Amino acid sequence: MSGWPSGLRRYVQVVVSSGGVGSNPTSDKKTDLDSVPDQCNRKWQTRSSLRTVWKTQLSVPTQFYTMSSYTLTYFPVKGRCGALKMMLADNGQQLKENLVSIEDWMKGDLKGSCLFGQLPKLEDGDLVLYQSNAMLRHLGRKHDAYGKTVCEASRIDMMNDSVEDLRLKYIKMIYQEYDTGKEAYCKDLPNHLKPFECILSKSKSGFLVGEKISFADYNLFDLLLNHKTLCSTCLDAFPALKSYVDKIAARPKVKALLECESFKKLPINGNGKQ
Ligand code: 6SG
Repeated sequence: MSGWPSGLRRYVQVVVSSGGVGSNPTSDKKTDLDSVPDQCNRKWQTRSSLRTVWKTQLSVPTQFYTMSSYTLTYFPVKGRCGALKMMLADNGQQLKENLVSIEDWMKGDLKGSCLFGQLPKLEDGDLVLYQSNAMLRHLGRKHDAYGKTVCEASRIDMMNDSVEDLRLKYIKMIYQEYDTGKEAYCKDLPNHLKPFECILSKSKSGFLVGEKISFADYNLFDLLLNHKTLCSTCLDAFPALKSYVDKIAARPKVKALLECESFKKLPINGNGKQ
């Protein structure tokens, strides 16, 4: 660990062995659903007024939370967690990773314990989250990457939803029609990149919304990196997107993560296509 880039010293990786973290003993058929009411109570007890709830949607003072490290349970791929890891690294946050092999996943116990039968799963103290975009929003709220005002937050949501639209198209092509559909996908890609180019070319800060990087920026950045791997020239006609990618990649802690061996070695997708 001491040989890691300084920004990543606290980035811990744990490989789950057979029957390891996350697998439920069959005698205890509890799922994470069982803990939801507790999580909700805790949340609503501590946020008593509607005004407070709105406020916390924007940015939560760090003292609001007990100091906690995050635990991510996911397959050994970048997949849906690249952006989340970049945001945590950029904020100097600790991340413990439970890597779940396909063999362990296929046993079914872990799947059965997951709220929607899928990974990733993020634990933040007592809070257990599924759905990668909910995780991005949670981290955005906690680490001041969700805009300065309600309107900025809503625009960040809108950007992130558009990133998700493109990610779903990308995932469909990768997992269902890589051999037959990659060429057509790359041909159509400029139509999907153009709106982001337009937004960024008008942005004073160089970010999608407001003056600061937001969770939607990490998400778009991660997806653009995937697309550069898919088609190395795809940003050539988009100068704003190109400098956006270079600028985020040059942020010291993001750069350190991108150069970190344990991150680099993760395949982008679970089927070996990229
Ligand atoms: C797949 O789709 O890697 N979760 C996936 N697959 C396993 O049994 N909306 C949520 C979100 O944003 C989507 C979750 C996501 O969080 S990630 C999941 O849990 C399942 O459904 C993409 C990915 N796939 C490859 C992979 C390796 C091992 C398990 C999944 C291939 C598929 C199943 C076995 C081998 Fe596989």
